Amino acid sequence: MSFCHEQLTRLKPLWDRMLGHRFLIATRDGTMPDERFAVWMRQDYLFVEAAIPFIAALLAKAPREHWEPLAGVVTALEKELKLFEERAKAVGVTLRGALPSFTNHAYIQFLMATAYRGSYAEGYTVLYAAEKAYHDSWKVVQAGIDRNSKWHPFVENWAGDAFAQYVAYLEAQLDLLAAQAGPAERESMADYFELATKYEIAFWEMAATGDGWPGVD
Ligand code: MP5
Repeated sequence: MSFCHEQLTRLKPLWDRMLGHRFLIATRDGTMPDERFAVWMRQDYLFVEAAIPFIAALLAKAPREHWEPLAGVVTALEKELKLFEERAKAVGVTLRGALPSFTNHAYIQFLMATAYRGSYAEGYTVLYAAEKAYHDSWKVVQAGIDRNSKWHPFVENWAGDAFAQYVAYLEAQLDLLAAQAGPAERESMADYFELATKYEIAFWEMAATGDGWPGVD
């Protein structure tokens, strides 16, 4: 069994918990309050921004043949930031000025620490897990959301065919990296996969509750 398939099978209970999260279900069903969706927008905007230096740090450890694809990821992230800005303007959400919540801050630190301290394969594992999580999560939303919803452009971005192809590419590359890794590194990659999945669940939970920092607000 390929590495990704093995991890997605092993982590299915967690993955299912993520895909059943009330934030996704309410967004799909059109019952998500605008103010809560705006929490997710502000926080994810910061996350996507932080993903650019994460990719750059990964690129420094990447094999030559991954340079161009990773540079393409940076370009795609810049486009994504513009999508957030366009939607925010269209619906009257203020994106700027927000600070990362506790959960977002922790996830961003995890990304950077993994890219700097982990091996390339470990960093790539986190990249794949995060992208696959978003693709699958937004597929849940796509399955029922009104096509005229003001949030539909986000669905198109992450649930669409282009993103599906990108995730399939990452999956094939991660399987190759895992096949080249020794047993200890593969085990560590599995741990990173699980941690990234837990961060994804925590992120939806943070968006659903609107939590900032424990004990502070
Ligand atoms: C992604 C994201 C997808 N935007 N936010 C979280 C919390 N996880 C994953 O990554 P990208 O870089 O927007 O494609």
